[in-house]
Amino acid sequence: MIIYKNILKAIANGEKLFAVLIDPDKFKLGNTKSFIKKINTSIATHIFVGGSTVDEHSTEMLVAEIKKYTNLPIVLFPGDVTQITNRADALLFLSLISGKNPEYLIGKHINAVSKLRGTHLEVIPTGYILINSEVKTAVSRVTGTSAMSRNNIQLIVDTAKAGELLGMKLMYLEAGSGAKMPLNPEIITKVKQELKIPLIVGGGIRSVIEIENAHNAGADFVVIGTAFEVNEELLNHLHQ
Ligand code: 1GP
Repeated sequence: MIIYKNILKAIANGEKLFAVLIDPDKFKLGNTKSFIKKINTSIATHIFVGGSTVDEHSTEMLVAEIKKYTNLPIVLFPGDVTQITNRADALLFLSLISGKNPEYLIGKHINAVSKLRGTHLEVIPTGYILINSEVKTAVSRVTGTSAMSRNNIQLIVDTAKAGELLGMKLMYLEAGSGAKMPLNPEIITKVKQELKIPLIVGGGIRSVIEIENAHNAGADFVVIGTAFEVNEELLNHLHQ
């Protein structure tokens, strides 16, 4: 569990973590070198790779290409079993605990086992909580689950805590890819107060200020995907 241990160590040292999420479905392979070079000089500590609807081999090809240009850990954030590839360093083994669809609580995980057997991927059990935005997100659509209401903060806190008590090693609060509004700081703070495990926050974060807001509210790890798809130049404002 090297990657996970390094996450814990960084947090214990007071560091804030930041991941750039690359969706193989939306990213042009030919753009990898220049994009990864920018990531290397940014505050990014990890590269996440994954998406809700991805062709079978595109994740593997993309991860192999990214590896050529960076030493940052590449962590799979898969929407489906087909996105699991041994070429990455770690896998967020996501359980969608905000929903009640058994396929995304245990079903897909069983299907993943034959693929994981014999790989060197570091598997990190991760609770995944989808919190609603104005639009129905891809995660909601694909998983057939409803997101949790932003207004019922206690239920979100209790859900996160239940995930921790079940043994999950990371907790991911998700506003949905491309959400109009990032999660409000109050949700992040209250969840963080309850948890001992690291907290990841993503969805709808588009600026340096919004990254800082999430970190200051208690997120150990902030994730951005869509904002870089729309405007790669944002990375230039995230220098180390
Ligand atoms: C999506 O949390 C991630 O699963 C990142 O969201 O694409 O809105 O940055 P964005």
